[in-house]
Amino acid sequence: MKRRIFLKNTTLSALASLIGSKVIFGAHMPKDYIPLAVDQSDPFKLFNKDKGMVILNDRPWNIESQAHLLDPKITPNSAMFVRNNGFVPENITAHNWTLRVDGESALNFKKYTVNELKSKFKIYTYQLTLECGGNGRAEFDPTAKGNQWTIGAVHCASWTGVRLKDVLNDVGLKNDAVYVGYHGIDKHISLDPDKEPISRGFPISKALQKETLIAFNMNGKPIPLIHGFPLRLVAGGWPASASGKWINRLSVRNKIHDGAKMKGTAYRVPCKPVAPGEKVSDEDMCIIESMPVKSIITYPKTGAVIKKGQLLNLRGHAWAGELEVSKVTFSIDFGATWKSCQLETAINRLAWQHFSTTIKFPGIGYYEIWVKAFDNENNSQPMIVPGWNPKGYLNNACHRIAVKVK
Ligand SMILES: Nc1nc2c(c(=O)[nH]1)N[C@H]1C(S)=C(S)[C@@H](COP(=O)(O)O)O[C@H]1N2
Ligand SMILES: [Mo]
Repeated sequence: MKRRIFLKNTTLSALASLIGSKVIFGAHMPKDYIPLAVDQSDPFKLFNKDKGMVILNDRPWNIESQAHLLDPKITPNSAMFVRNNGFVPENITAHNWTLRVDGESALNFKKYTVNELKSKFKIYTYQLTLECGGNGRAEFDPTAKGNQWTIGAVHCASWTGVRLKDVLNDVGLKNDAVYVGYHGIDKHISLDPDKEPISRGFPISKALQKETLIAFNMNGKPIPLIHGFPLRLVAGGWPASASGKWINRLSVRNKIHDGAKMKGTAYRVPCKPVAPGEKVSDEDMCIIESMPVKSIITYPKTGAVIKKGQLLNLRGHAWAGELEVSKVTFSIDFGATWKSCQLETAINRLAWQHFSTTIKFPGIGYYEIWVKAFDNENNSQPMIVPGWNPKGYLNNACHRIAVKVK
């Protein structure tokens, strides 16, 4: 909303209903003044984000979270990173929204309103970890182009919706169905109406997992606009780019979906390791599927100062794509020795797991705490940035924090 348009069309009573309370001294407001409560030029207010989040780009909006903001077990909206490839849609209403399911491998083409989805299919709630494939990109050398995510492009919210598999079952699948592709209504940054900013998806096997949702609620409320209102896919454990926002169409494909950002270097990595900076030909690139094991220390914040003799309670989360986290270890001596943290089981498959431990430091001085997670196939996080790739995906290097004992 532009400032002037806002003022021209807004009376004091309309303003009161917007703010949710009367503006007592409204008559004294200077001409052209925008009350702070409705100032949409402030992205933190606009999207209800914590002031500590970091804006990486505003055209389109890309906003990163911070390790300490991700401390709650279920990520609140205020701490959820935002990733957009195009422009966030405006003026959406849920009541006239439809989701069309089609494609050469769908037995029938069907269209559902949001209410039809809610009444026709059983509703499920899962906590699901979504991590941007480019989380950690900032650390690659040579530099990988794109948003320079550090550690905060991950969240685990509680999502409510219907199972994609139930909807696919209602539509019917032909025997040759291999992939589901999504389409959302966000606009390409060129504003060319024939271009989609992103149109990805996943194989039928992922679509048929019971946790793969067409979601309408997040943390018990309608999904916030920036996170995909009124309908989004949630495919936990996979790069979050598979979880289409603002979806109005799903296509059941007889081949790997060929939508925008399915080819070239987009969300693909060399099938076999390459030297940093090396050119990789198209046919040697593979689509990212399950994300690798990773963890984040959410308490304390790096730079914490601890009193001599005081015990430190450390905590955070670990996740492993489609796998389970089997162990989380920590080191305070730069990796010379490692000890196990306590590790909780996941509340449901594809939700992150919480770890904690109590640390006793041997004396005054500077320490680093390193945390390393293992998955149930015994893969663990590397200490240094793993396999360079052209777009800087899949950096699951160990998170570390600095602390001082004084
Ligand atoms: N329609 C649409 N869906 C999308 C995107 C997008 O730009 N448009 N970005 C994808 C990417 S790359 C990521 S990481 C996640 C981010 O979800 P979030 O903004 O809710 O955190 O949404 C995915 N779904
Ligand atoms: Mo992403």
